[in-house]
Amino acid sequence: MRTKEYRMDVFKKAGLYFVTSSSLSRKDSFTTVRDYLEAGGRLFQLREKEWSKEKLIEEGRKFKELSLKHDAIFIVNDDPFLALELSADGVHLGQNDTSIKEARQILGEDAIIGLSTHNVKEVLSAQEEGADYINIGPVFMTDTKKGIKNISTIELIDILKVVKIPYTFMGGIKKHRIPELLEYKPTALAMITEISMAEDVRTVTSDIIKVIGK
Ligand code: TZP
Ligand code: MG
Repeated sequence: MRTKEYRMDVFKKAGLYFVTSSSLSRKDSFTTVRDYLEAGGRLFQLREKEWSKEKLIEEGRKFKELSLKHDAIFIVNDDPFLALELSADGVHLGQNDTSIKEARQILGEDAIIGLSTHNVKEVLSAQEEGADYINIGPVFMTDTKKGIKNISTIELIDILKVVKIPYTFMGGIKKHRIPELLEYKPTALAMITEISMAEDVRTVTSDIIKVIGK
């Protein structure tokens, strides 16, 4: 069993956070995650909105094995019970999912619990409820999550004034936009399509890790 300290240490050092989405991938998500980990990725999230519970459990076990093989951090999207079933390192919740408090009761103190946030109010409440990290976004417009306006630079600066826990950015992040984001000192940068749609996942992953430079 990995301790919270160990998990958070790997999380903070990873720099890059890959989030899966089979429907937006060139290859299946298992192959993509395998290539990502082989190229040095250490942090990923299983986010498959179209999979049944059965498929999430069956496939999820394989992702868990991959994470152990590569000593990587494995986060499950939305569902703390699935995270428990898979012995994942943690869960990532949205504003309309299970609360942080409930997820903590289900998963215990050693689990990493993250929350998607979009404004100062949500960040303050995530911190109060004991989130281990927050995601802030979308930082850029993205077709991956349609119909959501990206946060402005002014909003981002206001949010960063109150953040006291590790924070990741997500939404429309492409390799060439990484340097401008690094000025805001994120714990990690989360990406779907820049990696999942890459012709060569390994090369893109190792290039991005070099740019992030952790
Ligand atoms: N939440 C905020 S933006 C986003 C999610 C799930 C999608 C990010 O995907 P991409 O392809 O990296 O823009
Ligand atoms: Mg959700």
